[in-house]
Amino acid sequence: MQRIEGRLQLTGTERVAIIASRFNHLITDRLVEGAQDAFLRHGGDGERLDLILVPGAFEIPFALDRVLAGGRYDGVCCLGAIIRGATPHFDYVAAEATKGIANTTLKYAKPVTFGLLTTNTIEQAIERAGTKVGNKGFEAMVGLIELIDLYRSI
Ligand code: INI
Repeated sequence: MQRIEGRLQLTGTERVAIIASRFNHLITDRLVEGAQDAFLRHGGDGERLDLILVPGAFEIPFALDRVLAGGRYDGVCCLGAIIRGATPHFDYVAAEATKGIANTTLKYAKPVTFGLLTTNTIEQAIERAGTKVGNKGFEAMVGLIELIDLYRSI
């Protein structure tokens, strides 16, 4: 059996985009920091990392489509924070962002990772943005690095 998997190592030549939403930016700024940290610590060249900001998680799929259609990047890391409020708004935004990112990713042969928090409370979001439960932005970028390398061999 041939085992094929991606290495957690960039060559320094890859162009990567982060698409992050500004809504709940106290949280998403921390996710961006985590993703940037992961990119640099795995051999990425900071000059080849772009940050694209959109108003909210709902807009991430539309920006993702444009970015992938442009063909400039080897991979895209999507970051956002959807936090439940008193109304059903959360469910609509979370569903559309998730579905939109998945559907858009399927249209292009490029790796994309999903670093969107969907939490019931602000505390749960803080825990996942660089405190108790780690940094999901860092994790999403590590996943992207693995996929970029994997896609070279499959
Ligand atoms: N956008 C988020 O990124 N997170 C949220 O928690 C959120 N909530 O709950 O309202 C949210 N809403 C804004 C939405 O993404 C759009 O930007 C807005 O509806 C304009 O299209």
